[in-house]
Amino acid sequence: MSALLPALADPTDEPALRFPDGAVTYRELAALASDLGVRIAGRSRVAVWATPTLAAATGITAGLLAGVPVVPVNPKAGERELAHIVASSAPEVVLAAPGVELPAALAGLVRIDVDVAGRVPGAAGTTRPVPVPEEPPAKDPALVVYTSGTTGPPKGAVLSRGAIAADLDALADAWAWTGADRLAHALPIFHVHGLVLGTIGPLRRGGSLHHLGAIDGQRLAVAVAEGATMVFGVPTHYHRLAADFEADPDAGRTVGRARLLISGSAALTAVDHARIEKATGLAVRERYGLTETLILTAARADEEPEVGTVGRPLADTEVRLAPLPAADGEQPDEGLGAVEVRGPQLFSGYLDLPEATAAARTADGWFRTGDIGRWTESGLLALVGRQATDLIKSGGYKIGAGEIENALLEHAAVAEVAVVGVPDPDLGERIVAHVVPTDRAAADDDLARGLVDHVAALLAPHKRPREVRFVESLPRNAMGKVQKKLL
Ligand code: MLC
Ligand code: AMP
Repeated sequence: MSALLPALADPTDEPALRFPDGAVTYRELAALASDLGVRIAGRSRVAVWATPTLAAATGITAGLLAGVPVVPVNPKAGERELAHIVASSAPEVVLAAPGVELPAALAGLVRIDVDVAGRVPGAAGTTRPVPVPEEPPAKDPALVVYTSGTTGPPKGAVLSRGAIAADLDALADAWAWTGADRLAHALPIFHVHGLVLGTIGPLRRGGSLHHLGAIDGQRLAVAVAEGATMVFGVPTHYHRLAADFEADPDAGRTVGRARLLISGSAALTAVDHARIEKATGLAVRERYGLTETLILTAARADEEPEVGTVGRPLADTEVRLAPLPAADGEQPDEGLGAVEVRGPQLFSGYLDLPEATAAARTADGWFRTGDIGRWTESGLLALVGRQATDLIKSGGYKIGAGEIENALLEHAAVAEVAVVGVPDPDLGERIVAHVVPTDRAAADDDLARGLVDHVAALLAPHKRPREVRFVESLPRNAMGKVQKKLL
């Protein structure tokens, strides 16, 4: 592997990053990140308070430059989740913007402020030599990204420098993604989508990122008018954009001047595909991946995308469909299979969890995605569902039902609970908690709100139930197991 971020080794005055709190050129970013890199060099791991800001993106870049694995932290993580991530990843340092008040869970770490206010010590235009350390080996960890499973707290997926480089280069091939591209999005930068693809992606190509902070039709139209060529988003973003463009057709037409609209992290409905294409003239391209595998397949820029598919396997990526076990005595439909994958972009393992890491792979070394798919006649992958009903995808976030159930069971008013995802036009799936209350008389709207806030504070607001349904009892089978399909 060549350097992970070659454009920072020989920086120019071209734009690199633009966030609501500021913008930097490659020369400015190289100076800022290498100054910071020198201060964190040799540390075991560094946590970054990953708000969608230039400060956070600079902190992440510094970790990558210095070869110190970065743990991006969701700034809205609740106390329970944050304590788990800190205990599990044991960072020595936390990087945050000056003045940001950090929660108690991070108080024990050495704090280094990422001050981008003056942008750069040497100011733009200087040719100050950048003391970038020697490029670490490709197998070295670059990121530890926490992701939910069906049970238990989130696991830290360790992503190597080589995996990230291989995936981004394969995507560059699929999308003809070059240093001339300007990417616009409003994704969180503590997950693979907004971080690996959305932030490290443009930096690896030598192009630029315009992070919008939040997305709406007008804001995106301005970004495209200013030169954005590519847009990344989760289906919820495109669903909301479709409504914005219907209310303001000029915004849709302006966004149509972009080169590529890309959707991922969950399925985009055929209806929203059609609405966006009608408003912009552009067909949205989907790509598919997981935190553990990075991106596996994508609709290519040089091919008309087929709605309902997630494109072709990327270069050097192998995808196979394994036979599905018969569920409840029913034979699975012909042509459907469990998606299993191999490739250079796969993670190195879950941090300190060798058993979970081994369980994620088949005996012959393929990673089990947990997704169910089929091949189309033209050799494209279509996803039709997931094997585990206890994993919910809401707004593009993966959320384990068990984690929410455990949090709710800690509330004194909850006797029993079953959490499910139900179809939602905006979020894809919305989290619904079926609660058997300890006191039937106390089960009212106030209690429901209290339970929602309880989950938001303990875990994260995106894990909060959007609906609480009080029930007399939960449907169970003869073994006493809750039958979620009946809910
Ligand atoms: C609401 N809020 C609360 C609350 N109720 N906070 C505390 N307590 C409560 N009870 C807050 C929310 O945090 C949010 O804050 C604000 O109120 C508005 O909430 P919302 O309107 O409901 O936001 P929401 O609709 O949930 O957001 C939709 C979204 C978001 C699309 C913006 O879901 C999102 O960013 N999704 C991206 C997920 C992603 O990147 N996934 C990639 C995973 S990697 P505020 O301040 O935030 O507005 C992966 C691999 C791959 O999957 O293939 O990519
Ligand atoms: P995460 O663990 O958050 O990285 O989520 C990974 C999961 O997101 C995959 O296993 C898929 O179920 C889902 N996913 C990602 N991209 C797509 C897509 N384009 N269409 C459907 N599902 C997707």
